Amino acid sequence: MSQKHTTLGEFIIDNQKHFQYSSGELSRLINSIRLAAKVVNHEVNKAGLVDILGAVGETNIQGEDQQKLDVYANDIFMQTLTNRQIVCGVASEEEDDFVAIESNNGGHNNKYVVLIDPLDGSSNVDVNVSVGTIFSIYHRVTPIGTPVQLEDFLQEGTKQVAAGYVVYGTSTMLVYTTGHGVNGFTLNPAIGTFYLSHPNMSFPDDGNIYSINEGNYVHFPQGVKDYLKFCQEEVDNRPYTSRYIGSLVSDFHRNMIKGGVYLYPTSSKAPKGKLRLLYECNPMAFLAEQANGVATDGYKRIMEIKPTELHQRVPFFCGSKNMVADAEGFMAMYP
Ligand code: AHM
Ligand code: MG
Repeated sequence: MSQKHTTLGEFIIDNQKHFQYSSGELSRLINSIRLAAKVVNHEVNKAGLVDILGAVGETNIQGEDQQKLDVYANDIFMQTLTNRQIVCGVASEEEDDFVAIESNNGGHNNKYVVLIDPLDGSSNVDVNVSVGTIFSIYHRVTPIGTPVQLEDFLQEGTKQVAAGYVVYGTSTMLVYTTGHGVNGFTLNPAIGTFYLSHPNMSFPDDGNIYSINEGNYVHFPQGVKDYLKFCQEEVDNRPYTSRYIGSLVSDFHRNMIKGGVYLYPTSSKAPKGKLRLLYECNPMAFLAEQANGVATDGYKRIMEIKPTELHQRVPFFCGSKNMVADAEGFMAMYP
């Protein structure tokens, strides 16, 4: 019996039908992210060899300078998006300001902007734990033909055209949405092709995993402390299981498949939370909502927050809808 294996490239073309007047620009953009992800994946996979081949900051055997992986990943995504001339601007968690991209003819004729966290959780690389890339795509709001402006990037998450992540884990996967559900593709490293392995991904309504850096417990708001006690009570299907990788993409990915909730609340140490609204929370919120999940800041929907600055931080509660609702119930007791 023969079985058809859909590649990411085929899937992107097939799904252009969702966009009635598609020019193919979004498809080309997602294709370029796919390409950059493969290059970064190759480098992440070699990270354990750094001690043998030369440390960061040294010159390697080919006479090339070794870069930190997060800097390397940033360069690869920036270069790919710039060289291919498919976006008019990029903002990266690794850069202080956004970058406006001119077309070859000197114009600014592309309609999309990309916001990217090139290597999230990069401190995990040193200990061989999975990391990720997160991306978010919007239509620019200023007129085509003019250089992009800050306001093109400071859009509410509800305006996202597409978002996704790459998880460099035991397998490398690219998971994305264009607002028509969430699909996951696994890389066959032998031939460098992503295959559709997880069609129509969906958070279960309930789950039994909670993910939070509990070491910060004393610094958490009382609502979070109460919710954690709730998670640990011996009632119904509780106590829940605690699982925290410290790599947002991986924690999210597991919770989406198994059912769970991820929390990065405010704390007395990080009064606005730690995660970035534009590079981390909005894209993950779009994916969550497209996959039957929920993402809030503990009180209100993440994607409706009006951004005021590129590197803005927000608290993040994300996952299975009934679990997020329980957590919000405890938060509501301390408005
Ligand atoms: P980063 O962007 O500096 O890598 O930080 C984001 C990461 C997330 O992937 C992860 O969930 C979180 O920070 C872990 O933070 P902590 O070590 O405070 O628990
Ligand atoms: Mg990050």
